[in-house]
Amino acid sequence: MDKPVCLIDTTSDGQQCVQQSAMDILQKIEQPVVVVAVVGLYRTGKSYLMNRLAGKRTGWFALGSTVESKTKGIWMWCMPHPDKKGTSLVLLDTEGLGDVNKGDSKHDTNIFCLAVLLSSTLIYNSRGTIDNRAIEQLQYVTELTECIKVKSSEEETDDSSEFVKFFPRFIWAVRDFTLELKIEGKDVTENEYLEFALKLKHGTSKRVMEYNLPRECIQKFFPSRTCFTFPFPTAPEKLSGLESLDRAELDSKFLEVADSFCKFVFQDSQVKTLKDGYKVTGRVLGNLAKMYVDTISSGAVPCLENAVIAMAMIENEAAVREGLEVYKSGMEELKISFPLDLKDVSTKHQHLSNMATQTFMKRSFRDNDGKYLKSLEENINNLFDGYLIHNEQASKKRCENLLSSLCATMTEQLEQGLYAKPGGYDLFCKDLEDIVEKYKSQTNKEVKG
Ligand SMILES: Nc1nc2c(ncn2[C@@H]2O[C@H](COP(=O)(O)OP(=O)(O)O)[C@@H](O)[C@H]2O)c(=O)[nH]1
Ligand SMILES: [Mg+2]
Repeated sequence: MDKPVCLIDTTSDGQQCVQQSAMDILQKIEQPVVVVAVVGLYRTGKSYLMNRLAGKRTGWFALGSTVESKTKGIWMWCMPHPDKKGTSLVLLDTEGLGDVNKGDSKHDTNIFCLAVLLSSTLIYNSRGTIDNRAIEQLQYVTELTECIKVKSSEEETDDSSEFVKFFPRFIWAVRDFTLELKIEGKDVTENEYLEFALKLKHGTSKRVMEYNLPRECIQKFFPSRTCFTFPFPTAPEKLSGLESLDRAELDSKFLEVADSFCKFVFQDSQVKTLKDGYKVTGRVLGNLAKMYVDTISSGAVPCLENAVIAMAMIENEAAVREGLEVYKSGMEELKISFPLDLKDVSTKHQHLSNMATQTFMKRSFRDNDGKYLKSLEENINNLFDGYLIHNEQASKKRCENLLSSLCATMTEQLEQGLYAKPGGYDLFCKDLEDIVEKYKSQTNKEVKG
């Protein structure tokens, strides 16, 4: 995949839909995926940052050089992971939140939730400093408990502690950061700076509660947090052509932060897992996106427990199909040489059944009660019965052909009345015996051969 494609589009009536072309790409990715998504206000350099992660100097995730936001919906770019062998890296660039032209906060919440649901690392991108306004702009975190459910049961439970187990790691990228990293005169790290900004206030007044709520949510939902502060990337007059600038034209401190940011994202980001630890492949990620988007479009709340069940069903059904395919293709090859000795057919059947089970096991997950494995076995047994009938029919046909060819001379002689002449009976018995002998030796030879 040499350029990004739209994964989730927004239709004119504000609904989200998964693009089939992106699904087709994901369907082909059998490897586990590390999914890195970026969210934040529009026109804060998100797409530019994702291009840096993709290792492209010229922007492939389209950048906006006017006040109008360029990225719509969620765009995806899949590539081999630069550090982790055997895994793929999926970058998700999202439409900016808070675009005044849209003025639709429900839509923004959906995009934010989808990024949380689909990623294993979530980057929140903002400009300036982590002040109260920046935290308030991350108001979507306060809606997460209403927008995502852990369990499907109706009862009202606080699942927030459960969220943590499968929510993405969180990185706050502060762009155009000009302050000194100092708190009360002391030098602090970027992470200490973030933690300081997230500190809660004491008190129970409405104002204090409002101040604390987003901070509490960030702390609760994203216990693994990291902060990067980027200086201005270059001189102001060069900013609009940023993506075409050489490294030499970029601020060296900016490059240093950008490089260590990329290194951290590659090393720290984990393979996306489902609620029970199942590693998500590209194929499953596509199904997951489709399922979450369909759920949201129907007005329901995406549920992680249901997602695991739905993914298990899709994967297990496919695992049964794959297993059967292995068995069937092997048996079809054998069928060409039917009729064969029953023992040989059974041995091959046993060998292919084992191969089919192994193929099934590789793909299936959460087949706790063995329902799908049983279905595979039943299907194989039915097919085996069919092959046995085929073998029997082939054998019968061969015997009939043999008999009719062996009997041809006898029939002729019978018609000529040869056996009705004196001594004819003895001749008849001898010819018959000959036929039986020949038949026996021929069929034995064939079975052995
Ligand atoms: N000041 C500043 N501008 C940036 C930075 N990164 C990208 N830009 C520019 O900001 C504009 C919008 O960038 P874009 O990546 O499309 O923002 P997005 O809407 O958040 O995806 C483009 O002209 C970029 O060249 C940055 O770190 N600081
Ligand atoms: Mg963008």
